[in-house]
Amino acid sequence: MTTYDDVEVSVLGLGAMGSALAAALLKAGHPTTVWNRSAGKAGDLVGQGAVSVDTAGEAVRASRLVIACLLDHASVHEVLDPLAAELTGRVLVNLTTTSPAQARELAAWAADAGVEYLDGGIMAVPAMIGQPGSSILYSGSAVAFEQYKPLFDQWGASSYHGTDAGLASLYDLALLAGMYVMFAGFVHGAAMVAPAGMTAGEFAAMAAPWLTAMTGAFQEIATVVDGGDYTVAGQQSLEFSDLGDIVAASSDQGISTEVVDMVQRLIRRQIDAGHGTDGFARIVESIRQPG
Ligand code: FVH
Repeated sequence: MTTYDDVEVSVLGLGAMGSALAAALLKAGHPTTVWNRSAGKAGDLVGQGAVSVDTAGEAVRASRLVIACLLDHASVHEVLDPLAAELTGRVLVNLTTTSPAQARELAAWAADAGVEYLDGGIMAVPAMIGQPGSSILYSGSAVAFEQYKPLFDQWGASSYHGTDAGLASLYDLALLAGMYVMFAGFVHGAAMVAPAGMTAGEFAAMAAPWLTAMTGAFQEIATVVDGGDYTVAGQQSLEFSDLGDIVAASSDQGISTEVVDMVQRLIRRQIDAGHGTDGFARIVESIRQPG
């Protein structure tokens, strides 16, 4: 009888992430073939039961399910273009970070080659793979997602976002946009308090519970953005949100004001257009219509 963990899989790319993905598959009992451009990265995985092969072509031929986790879009083409014929009839899951346009281009390339294509956006660092908190967003072939979802779940929570192969990447990059701007805000705050003698570590201990509590406002802001009525009562107004004091205090501390200037510009554009009493959520109009 074929059981689920009999599903054979090949992993192309044994960087930090590809190695973590392959290790999770081996732990779940999947026969796993691995390949990496440079030699010497498969040792630990072979110790865990992987079959290491010398060429990407051998890896592709070894399994119907092929996972690519390479550096970028160009490296995916570099590895797979010569293997289009061998990939025909197989399932390609590309977990390499690409732009939405690049993911769609790869999906079109795969369709031309007769390959079932699923794109993935990994919302985890390698150490999180197979652990609580790891999740991967998928879009592209619904058939591939349904067929292999139990295998994908070995890496983290798997969610499917439609047949447009670019959407997993778009959602991935949108989440990263939120993360990086939050990190920049945290680092700005740490730089503000440093001249007063507070270490970044001490500031982190103050900032983490505060910022965690503030995520509760996401849904309130989202309700206003989705409804499109920025005059709804109970919101913090744009005039109240003016970052003038924060910009001045940053300047007084002798640090760059670039991070807070960016938010202040979005707010000011709406105030200057006569919307100062509207809620903070209105800055989405500044973002939608670049100045
Ligand atoms: N690491 C992370 O935290 C993030 C989490 C979110 C998703 N990313 C993306 O995952 C892709 C792989 O990331 P990685 O962490 O494994 O990256 P590296 O450790 O730098 O390994 C890169 C692998 O790609 C191979 N490679 C590079 N160029 C080529 C090429 N032209 N042909 C064939 N293979 C290539 C490289 O091989 P080698 O240098 O060892 O020979 C590594 O196997 C990535 O898109 C992240 O954005 C990870």
